[in-house]
Amino acid sequence: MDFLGLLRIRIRRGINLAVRDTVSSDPYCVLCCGTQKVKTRVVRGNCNPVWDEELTIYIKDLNIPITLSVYDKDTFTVDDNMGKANIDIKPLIECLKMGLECLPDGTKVDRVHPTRDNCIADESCIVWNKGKMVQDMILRLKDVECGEVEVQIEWIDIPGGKGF
Ligand SMILES: [Ca+2]
Repeated sequence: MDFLGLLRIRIRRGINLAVRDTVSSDPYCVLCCGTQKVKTRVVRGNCNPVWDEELTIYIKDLNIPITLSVYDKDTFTVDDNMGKANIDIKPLIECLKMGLECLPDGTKVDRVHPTRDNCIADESCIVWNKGKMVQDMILRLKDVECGEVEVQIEWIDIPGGKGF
C-alpha cells in the first residue's frame, strides 16, 4: 500500500453561505485531494445547511492540498460557485507524532489560530478524545462574498499503511 493513512472529515454545517438563487441556495460540498473527489448531499433552499456527513479520503502525501469547495445545485445550468477553503492537516499530524496516547479524554493538545495563510475563521482546538486525535475547525471560504463551513478532521491509521 502506498498511502500514509486515511483522513475522516466530518462536514457539520455551513454558516451564512452565499445566496446564488433568488433568495437562497442549494448547497453541497466537494472535497478534493489529488485525483480524489467526494461530495456531500445537496441541502435545498438553505444558506445555513446542516450536512453532518462523514467523508473519507486517503492520504498519499501530506503536501497534496485538500480543498473543500461549496456549490449551489442548479437544475438547468452549471452549479454556481459558493467559495472554497484549504484544509491544513499538518498541525493535527504534528500532534499525532508526539505520541500522546496516555492523555486523559478531552485534553486540548494544541490550538491553531487564524492567519493570513490558513483558512481558519476562529481558534481551532486539537483534542485527544476517546482514543482519537480530532480537530474542529471553522473554515472561512474564499473567492466568495461570505460563508463559513464547520468541519472536524480525524486521522485514521490503517493496517499496512506507511504511517507518517
Ligand atoms: Ca440552485
